[in-house]
Amino acid sequence: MRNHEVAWVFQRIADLLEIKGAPSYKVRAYRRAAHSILALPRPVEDYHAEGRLTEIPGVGKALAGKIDEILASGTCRLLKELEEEVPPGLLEMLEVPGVGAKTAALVYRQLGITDLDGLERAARDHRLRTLPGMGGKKESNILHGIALVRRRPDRLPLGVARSLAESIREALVRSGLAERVEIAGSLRRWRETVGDIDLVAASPHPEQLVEVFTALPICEEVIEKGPTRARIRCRPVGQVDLRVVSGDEFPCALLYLTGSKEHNLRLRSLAQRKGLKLNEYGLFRGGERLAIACEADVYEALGLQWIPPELREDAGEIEAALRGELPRLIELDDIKGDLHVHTTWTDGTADILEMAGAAAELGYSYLAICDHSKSLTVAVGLDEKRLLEQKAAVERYRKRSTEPYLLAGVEVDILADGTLDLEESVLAGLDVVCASVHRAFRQSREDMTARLLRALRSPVVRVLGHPTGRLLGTRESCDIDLEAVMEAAAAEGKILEVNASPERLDLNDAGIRMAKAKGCLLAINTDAHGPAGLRDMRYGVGIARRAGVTPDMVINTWPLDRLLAYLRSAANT
Ligand code: DGT
Ligand code: CA
Ligand code: CA
Ligand code: ZN
Repeated sequence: MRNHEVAWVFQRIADLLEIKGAPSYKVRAYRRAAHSILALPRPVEDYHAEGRLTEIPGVGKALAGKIDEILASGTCRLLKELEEEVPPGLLEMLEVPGVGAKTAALVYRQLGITDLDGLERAARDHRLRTLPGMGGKKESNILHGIALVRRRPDRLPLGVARSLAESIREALVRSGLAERVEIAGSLRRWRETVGDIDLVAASPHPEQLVEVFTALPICEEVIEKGPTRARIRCRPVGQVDLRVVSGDEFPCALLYLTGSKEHNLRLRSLAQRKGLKLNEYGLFRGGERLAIACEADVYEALGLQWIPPELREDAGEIEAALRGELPRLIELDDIKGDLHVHTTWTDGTADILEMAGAAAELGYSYLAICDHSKSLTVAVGLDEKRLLEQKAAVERYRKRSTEPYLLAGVEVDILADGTLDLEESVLAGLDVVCASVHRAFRQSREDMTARLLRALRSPVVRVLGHPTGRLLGTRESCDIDLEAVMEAAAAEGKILEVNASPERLDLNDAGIRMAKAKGCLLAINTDAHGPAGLRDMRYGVGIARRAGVTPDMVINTWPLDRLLAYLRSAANT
């Protein structure tokens, strides 16, 4: 799947065109195309091969030609030209939350600023606030954003790393040179960010496989290359390590390269105590290699249950596995539905019918339509009247089709004082009400905590959406007394969301562990704004597995009857 690569090039062209002051219809055309390519259900290469690129919404002849170029070379001529015209520091500025291409163009043209340092100086000297459309508040937001970018560790977000790793893995498998190729490292452990991507392959032709790897179109630079390993830098981001071993060595190499380092060290010392030697090549007694067919054989030889990669952090999993007490972690297959998705009624890209169809394809037995509420004007949120109309539309659908069962819901804004954005009498008639904070994020800890507690006390609220408000790498969590919020949620039977969207992952693994200790129920939701977004469920499940979550704690693993009974009974108390 090279969809994200093509979308990235279009996005970048749009940014550069906007900075240059190109007509806005041109900028919009590239953004729209980027958007629809990201939402495609299949690899863009397929559309290319079938000569159907122009059937992608927003892609005409000209853009189809560009996609052709990008698939062949990883970039396109227009992008290269634009990159030569626009100072590279301006693109760096776009990384700052709150600075878009318009702002970058403005400070470039009016103040001659070409990089992040210049932007920071101008903000400190209060020169930004003199520009049209700026002000003291925007200026201090920009300073805050610059600090965030500077502190941001150079790690890839899980979602980006996964799709990149999978596209490289597929290319290596397609070469026919490898018996097996697997993702290892922190990515196999589903950490929310990864330093680099690690791949392990079993192959009788290591040198040829390394050749294929270093010749991938996505490879920008070969950092290291040997007969059985290589390390590359990809465009636009990401470094990837490949290690090639023999079929015999594969299980122990995969185990070693999955880590964590701390987990590996514990395994090695357990082996030593049994008179064995464990390393990345195999498990040995004296000079003799023991027959190992899979990772589980190694764990068994050490007297342990097989430990799922997500738990391998030396955080108590070894002790639990020694006692045979590892939990049965939740799996993607346990998920029976999604309880937070958006549609074209607000800022989604697909209507109710299309979202229901996509959920049916995933085998879901239910789906909750939870669009935004009125105060979120950027998303054309629903007022009471439109919400009731939408509820009627959901109920009409329900009469026509049985699977998935559609729940009528809403994602209602929690206003700054903790009241809800819509009349409780209207909310009370819905199947599920998810309440979320979308504005006024910078309240004091005391105010924010009181705000969430007040929202949770509302009898109509069932789910607290993306509880901390963080955006991975761009916005920190709100300042909240999470313990107090979780205790209230547990006491009142309210559900905490694990928002699986890769930009959020909120709650994250630490938050989920706390929720678990407090006895809270969870819902793992994608917050999908289109059919492709429904597939983000795996990120939420991965993060939940890291926290040791079992299926029963997650209400969207429950059968429909049990789910509805719970939502109804709780709503009546
Ligand atoms: P990252 O990339 O920083 O997100 O984290 P990892 O865990 O993917 O770390 P990475 O890429 O440096 O190495 C991959 C795995 O290789 C790591 O999880 C465990 C193993 N490993 C690397 N260095 C050592 C080491 O010095 N000792 C041991 N026992 N294992 C190591
Ligand atoms: Ca790694
Ligand atoms: Ca590595
Ligand atoms: Zn939301």
